[in-house]
Amino acid sequence: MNPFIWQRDNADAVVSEARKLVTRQLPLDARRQFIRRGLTLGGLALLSGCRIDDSATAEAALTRISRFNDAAQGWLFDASRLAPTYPDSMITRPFPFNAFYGESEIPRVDAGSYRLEVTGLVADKRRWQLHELRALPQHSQVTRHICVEGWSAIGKWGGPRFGDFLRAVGADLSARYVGFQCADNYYTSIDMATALHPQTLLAIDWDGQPLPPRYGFPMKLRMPTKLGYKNPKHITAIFVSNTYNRGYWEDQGYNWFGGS
Ligand SMILES: Nc1nc2c(c(=O)[nH]1)N[C@H]1C(S)=C(S)[C@@H](COP(=O)(O)O)O[C@H]1N2
Ligand SMILES: [Mo]
Repeated sequence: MNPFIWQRDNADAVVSEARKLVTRQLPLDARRQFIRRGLTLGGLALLSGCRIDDSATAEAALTRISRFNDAAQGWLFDASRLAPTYPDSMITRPFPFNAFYGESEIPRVDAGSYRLEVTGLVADKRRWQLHELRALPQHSQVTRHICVEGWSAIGKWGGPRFGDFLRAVGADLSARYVGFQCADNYYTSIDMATALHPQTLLAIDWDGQPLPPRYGFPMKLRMPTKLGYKNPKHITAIFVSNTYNRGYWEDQGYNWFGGS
């Protein structure tokens, strides 16, 4: 790894590079195609410190850069920095739907029988019902959702702070990761600093109403500091751990940190 990018006065360069890589993240297949066509980035060798003379070393360099991004973004991420908020008048209507499947396959979760599983490094592993999430202090915010597929939209989400929830279950707040399983088999994981960010909500409301199925009923994690794919919808299980766990899109080559 080229050590110059770790110097603090190069932080801007690191950020813009990380941003470029995040927005240009390509699924693994597309990256392979890119490499096969011989379009290796001049800067790739420089950034990764690898000599790139065939597709295997290029692939290794990309993996290395993706790991570097996780480290650099984690290092640059300031847990007290807030994402921009917007007035209600700027809410995008209609708000887009997106998932790895079409609208006809949106999972239908039954509110009455819904139980949220909480496992791993937590003192209290009892399952949560929806109304118990409503009993925690509620917060509402209007923020921008950014999808790597090239669109963004402003929405209003409400619910308890994820940090309050983690404290309520006696989570080990020094653990490194929090992972999520969803009713549609989607999964992802985040760093603890982002889990405790004041704008990270367990969203149960959308635009002042219970979260509609298309946007993740009964509950989604809303993080305005992260890209769309890091925000899991239809969450059924949460686990706190020190074991690195990736995610549905991350396993296909998207950057794990996924800051926005
Ligand atoms: N459970 C689940 N969560 C998910 C996804 C999904 O397919 N399943 N897609 C992700 C992606 S890529 C995006 S952009 C957002 C879309 O959220 P929206 O439907 O509220 O616009 O959900 C994210 N969370
Ligand atoms: Mo997305």
